[in-house]
Amino acid sequence: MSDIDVLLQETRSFPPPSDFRVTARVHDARLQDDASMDPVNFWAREASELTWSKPWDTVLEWTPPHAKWFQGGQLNASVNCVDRHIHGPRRNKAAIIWEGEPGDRRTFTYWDMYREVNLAANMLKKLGVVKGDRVAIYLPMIPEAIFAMLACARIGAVHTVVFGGFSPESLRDRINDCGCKVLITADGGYRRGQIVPLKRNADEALKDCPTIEHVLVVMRRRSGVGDETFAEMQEGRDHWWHRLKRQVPKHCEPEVMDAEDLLFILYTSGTTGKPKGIVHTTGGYMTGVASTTKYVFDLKEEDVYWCTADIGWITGHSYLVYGPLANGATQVVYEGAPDWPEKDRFWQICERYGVSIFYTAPTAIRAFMKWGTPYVEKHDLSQLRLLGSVGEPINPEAWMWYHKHIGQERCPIVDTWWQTETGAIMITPLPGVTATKPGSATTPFPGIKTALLDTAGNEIGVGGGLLAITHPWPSMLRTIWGDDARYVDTYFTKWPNRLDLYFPGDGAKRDDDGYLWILGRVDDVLNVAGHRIGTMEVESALVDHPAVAEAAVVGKAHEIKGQAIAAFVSLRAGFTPSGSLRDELREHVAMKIGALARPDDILFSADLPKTRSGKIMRRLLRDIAEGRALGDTTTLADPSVVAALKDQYEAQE
Ligand code: 6R9
Repeated sequence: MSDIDVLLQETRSFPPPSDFRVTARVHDARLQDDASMDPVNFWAREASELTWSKPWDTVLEWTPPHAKWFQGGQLNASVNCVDRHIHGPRRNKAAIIWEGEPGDRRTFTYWDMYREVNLAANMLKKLGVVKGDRVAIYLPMIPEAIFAMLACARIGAVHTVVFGGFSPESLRDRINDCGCKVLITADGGYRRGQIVPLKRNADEALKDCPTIEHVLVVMRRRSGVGDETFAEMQEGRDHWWHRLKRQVPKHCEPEVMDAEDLLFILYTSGTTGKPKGIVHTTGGYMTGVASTTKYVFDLKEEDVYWCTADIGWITGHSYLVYGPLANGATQVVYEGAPDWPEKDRFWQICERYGVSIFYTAPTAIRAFMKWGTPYVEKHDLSQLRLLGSVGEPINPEAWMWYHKHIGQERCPIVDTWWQTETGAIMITPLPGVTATKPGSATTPFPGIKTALLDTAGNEIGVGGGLLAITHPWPSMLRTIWGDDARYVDTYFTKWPNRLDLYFPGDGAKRDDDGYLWILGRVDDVLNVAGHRIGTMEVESALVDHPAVAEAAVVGKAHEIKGQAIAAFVSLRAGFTPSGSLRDELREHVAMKIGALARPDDILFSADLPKTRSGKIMRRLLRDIAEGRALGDTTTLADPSVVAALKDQYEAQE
């Protein structure tokens, strides 16, 4: 059997349930068909749903590889997320239902949001921030994080959110790369019952950040004694959020922003070297996220929406802040870990607030699988009607588990492929229209044009190839901050003389029905004895075995075959590592895919090394498998996992 066809063996298909389809915002295929004929018209129609203070003159100006959308138009993102909801029936609607990890709760209506964002905007102004200045945000998942982002947008400052799990050095590098004037942080945040000392980290970072003039500090730790000891305030530089708030006017006129004015910079890892500051602008980004939130999640007025991402990642920006709020949604925001104090925390939250739309990552789903269904079954999840997945390929087994145990075979699943760079969802089912297949992100969103190409740029009909986006889209990155040459080079030089083709770095394949199956980053695709095998395919096969909770597969240099497969496997509760289980797993993979995919090495591990955003660090596993010294482990959630793995691996060899 051809290796590339393995995922094509997945023949299960789930049409939208008929009761879902009849009430869905999009329930016939026309939107997709009409729109795919003319992206410019589609996006102009979507943009017109936003509130503009001045309409645009031209929809698109495309000088490959640079696009400008809605030129001449003016709008403010905070007005679109807040002000436009306070004059009608949404005025008193809950915008944010927040729960802290220790169990504290706060709810903000759209009117409350309006007040908070205005005050926060005036605080920034008081600290000297003006349009175009950069502001770093290093906060836990608390309501003030959202107020801070929208406050920047209100006064035209460019926010750059740094995930609270990043180290002082990472924070410093990001602040310095874009020259931030102000940093917004908190005394601490809660994670698995521990306090993340954000202010202390920030102080460490700020020893070497010459552009920072002021620090605004949210007091998160309201209860208990000695709160302020987590934050030593530097006279003149540091200001408590709650104190400054009492000193500023209550109303802040929103800055008039051109469509192409910067909204934010978000740093993301490249293949090598320093993180790239991905630049997003106002009109196009807002159009992309507002439209996709509405259609992909079939968002209705009465929904309770929950995206579990942190605002430190693009998913938090697009589908926790700008997309849902632009649509006037009610959403849950949770501060902490899914397994604190117990492994049923997420399901407890879903039950308590009647969550109807739930959007999370495959890595979380696989953790839930590993923890077992009793944690799920304790809770009433009957309000759920739609599930989403994002961040990495979802293996069919995890998809089926999600479908059965969380969606109770009732909820469509939207597997959404996109990136920090794309700003908004690109490839996804439309839940009232698309029949889903476990493991496939299905087809492009309306207005998005993709192609599968070989390295020479030839179109591939059915089979595997490199994913390309062939027409500009409103929420695309505009450049890399301070390095436009790197922008051109990273994304638009994959195919010679084709500056119009965006290369996302992912491989994919298309089946006979035209469905796309994302194989992951092309650097994760293995070539074993001349056969192309997605690491994802082998992982899927491993996870299909009842003993396996999670698996990560890497290529290991091999004298004869070019690459051999090394698999790192964590077992489900009730299974223990053994030589016979190792053999059984190797045979299981050979049986599922073919002998060519039989892993040479299988290493059992209680945990797999992951980045703080939950992606398995295959690069590190490759280093271990190939016996190299370990590279940079600073972005790992838990560096000790790698050290333990390396020791084990060497002992085994
Ligand atoms: C949104 C986000 C982007 C990379 C992307 C791809 C992988 C994301 C996926 C997916 C398969 C999906 N990815 N969603 N792969 N199916 N539904 O995650 O952005 O952090 O920039 O990562 O994640 O490899 O290229 P980002």
